[in-house]
Amino acid sequence: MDRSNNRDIMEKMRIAVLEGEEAEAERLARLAVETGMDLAEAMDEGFLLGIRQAGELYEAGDYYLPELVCSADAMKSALAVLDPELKKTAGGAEPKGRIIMATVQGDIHDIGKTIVGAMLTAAGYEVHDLGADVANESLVDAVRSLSPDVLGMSALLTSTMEEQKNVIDLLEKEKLRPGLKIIVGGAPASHEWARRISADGYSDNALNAVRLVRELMGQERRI
Ligand code: B12
Repeated sequence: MDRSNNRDIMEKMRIAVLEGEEAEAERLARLAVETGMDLAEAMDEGFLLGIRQAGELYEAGDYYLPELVCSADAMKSALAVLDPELKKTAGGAEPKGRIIMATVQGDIHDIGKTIVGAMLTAAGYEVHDLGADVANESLVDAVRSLSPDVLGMSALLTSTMEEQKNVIDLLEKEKLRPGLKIIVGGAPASHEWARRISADGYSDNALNAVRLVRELMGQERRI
């Protein structure tokens, strides 16, 4: 399949998510798999553009919550197809490290976190995605039992970003912080916020999140 054909498909992906067409988004995700498209690119330059634009329309007051929910559902139906495929491409080789991903307590936004997890899986990491609205104590328990190299926490609300700090404080209290790299993300987070709460890094998108993890683990190679 040639580049211009792929461009057409990615444009359809953007529109399917923007217009909240769940079945169409799923169909296009399957098409991407069947035709051997670069799935990271399909995500980044297709579906992701759609959810970003839906978010912008919502913030401008042109989309209401039900429309946003439809866009989010369409995005998730595409992710449900792409995520296992990305896992397959990473399969076989020794994992480059173990990562826990979660959206913090009180926060149900899980699209960004899932995309970051999927990209890290595709880059060869063993990702344990604990889901959204994960209680602080459950996160600490997971760190204790899985001993990950990296913990990634997503928060999309100004009211829940504080939980990123609370989890770090809890990990310190439980003496689980040494040796663990902690990365944070989500709309209200920033480099400054990461520094303030003693996280090891911040990224505002999934591709840079992979670079960040590589850097923190001393594996600088580009994807
Ligand atoms: C889609 C969406 C929803 C969907 C969520 C569906 C789902 N399953 O996730 C629905 C409709 C359910 C929803 C609900 C709500 N939402 Co909402 N939502 C959004 C919206 C428009 C887009 C979020 C999104 O998915 N973006 C696309 C993804 C791909 O981007 P992302 O999440 O930023 O992730 C990228 C990066 O941030 C980064 N990243 C993300 N996580 C991580 C983690 C790590 C470790 C790293 C390194 C990087 C990283 O990489 C990702 C990929 O590139 C945002 C607007 C915005 N500006 O973010 C509002 C927004 C976050 N929501 C908002 C609000 C207020 C709510 C509600 C409270 C609304 C309500 N009145 O009920 C509820 C929340 C309930 C709750 N307790 O959580 C506000 C938050 C305001 C604030 N400052 O606190 C926002 C900013 C909209 C606004 N301007 O008002 N929402």
